[in-house]
Amino acid sequence: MLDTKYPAEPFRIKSVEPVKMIDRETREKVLKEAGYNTFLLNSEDVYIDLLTDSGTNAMSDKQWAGMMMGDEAYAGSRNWHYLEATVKELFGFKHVVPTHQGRGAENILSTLAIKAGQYTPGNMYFTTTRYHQEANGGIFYDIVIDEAHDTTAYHPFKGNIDLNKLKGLIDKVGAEQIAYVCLAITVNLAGGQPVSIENMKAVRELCDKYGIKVYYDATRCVENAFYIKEREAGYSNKTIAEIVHESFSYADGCTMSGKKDGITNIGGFLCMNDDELFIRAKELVVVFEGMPSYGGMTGRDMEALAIGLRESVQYEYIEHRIKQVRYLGDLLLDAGVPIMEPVGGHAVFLDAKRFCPHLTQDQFPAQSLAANLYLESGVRSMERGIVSAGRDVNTGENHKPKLELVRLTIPRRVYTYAHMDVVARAVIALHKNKEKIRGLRFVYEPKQLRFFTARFEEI
Ligand code: PM9
Repeated sequence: MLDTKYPAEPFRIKSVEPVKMIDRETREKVLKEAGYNTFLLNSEDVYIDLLTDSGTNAMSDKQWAGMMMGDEAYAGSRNWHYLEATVKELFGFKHVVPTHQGRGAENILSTLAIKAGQYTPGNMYFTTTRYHQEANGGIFYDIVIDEAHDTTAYHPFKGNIDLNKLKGLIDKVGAEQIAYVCLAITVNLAGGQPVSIENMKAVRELCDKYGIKVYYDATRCVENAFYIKEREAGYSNKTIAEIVHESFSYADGCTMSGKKDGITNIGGFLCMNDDELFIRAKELVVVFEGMPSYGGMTGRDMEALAIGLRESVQYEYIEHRIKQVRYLGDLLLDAGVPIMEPVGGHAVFLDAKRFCPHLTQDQFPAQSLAANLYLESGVRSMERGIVSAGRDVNTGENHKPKLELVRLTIPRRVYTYAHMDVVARAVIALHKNKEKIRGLRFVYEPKQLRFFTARFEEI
């Protein structure tokens, strides 16, 4: 009988990349050299790499075959036409502008759609998204439901927008002071939590009433669609492609990082229905990215992305993807390790506040937990707490997010259930010795997106 709780990998492996574990002494040395920042470790020093699911995916035989069909003409590449047609078919928007990755699309949208001093309400922030909004004078305002900030609260769609919070902001500042609503499907920093169709519809209705645009962060829209099929009444018989398409019917456009649900290593795009915005976006894309027929991607990248997007909406693929992540979460929950519940789409998030109750948030518990997990096991993860949240652009004070998390992010089609077992054992062992985890302090703090390159020392 087929196992549907934890289905087997729906693929055979025909190309492999060896991984190896370096000894503890060497891990200690390289971790110190990396300033206790897992972003600064060399890949070769990592055993199982759960830093991110961004650009770390394994491509299929068809995608690799597609790479050989790259048309590297400077303009008008046939791969662009195929990508554009694929995105229009799957997402349903009128216009597509290619970019090298998601933040390229965020840069163009924020530059064109935000006037200084306007608000950009969103269902929790994402680091690069908020950076571009603020760099263009936007003011981020959190409108995600309260449950999203609580790792123990159950909600089937924990990424939903709280309509009262959105309405409250409109009443307070006026609709003209809102550049657009940014709706992320799924919400990365809340643990990959999904948004329901019911919520998307309600946001659309409210925004229509006030003439406010709604742009989606589509980065993990296929994972979001799986949750809708699994959890939302009336959607169990719809295909993933139908749900993705319907999701975007409630948006004016979207930014997309192709490096996640596009199952590629690079790429992205910006979509919109507005003709005027499209013309202006094409004018800007040549400044930042490249011709409107490649936007920073090679022809072969565009072909791989088009094929990857089509593969991503196949049910067997996305079912395994979501349930493999859930498998790791279940192992940790069974052992009493505190994690964000329910487990979301792309990662299992450790709750560092509950994991390390002996540390204050100023001592960067999630940063230190990620460093110690690497030290003990060679598993690389990522801080998603006070360090990632950065400082308030006006006061210079640290943002203090309620969520202080470590993300164990699962790349697509790369690791097996056996790897998840190894990771779970490592986390459980560390949890038993959690008192050993010491706080950290900055020795170097970059001004922008500090988490990428900051350096720390132990207190
Ligand atoms: N996400 C991630 O690891 C890579 C950069 S931060 C370490 O989760 C969302 C929801 C993302 C995202 C990237 C981007 C930016 C936008 N929205 O990385 O520029 O998760 O393609 O996309 C990362 P790019």
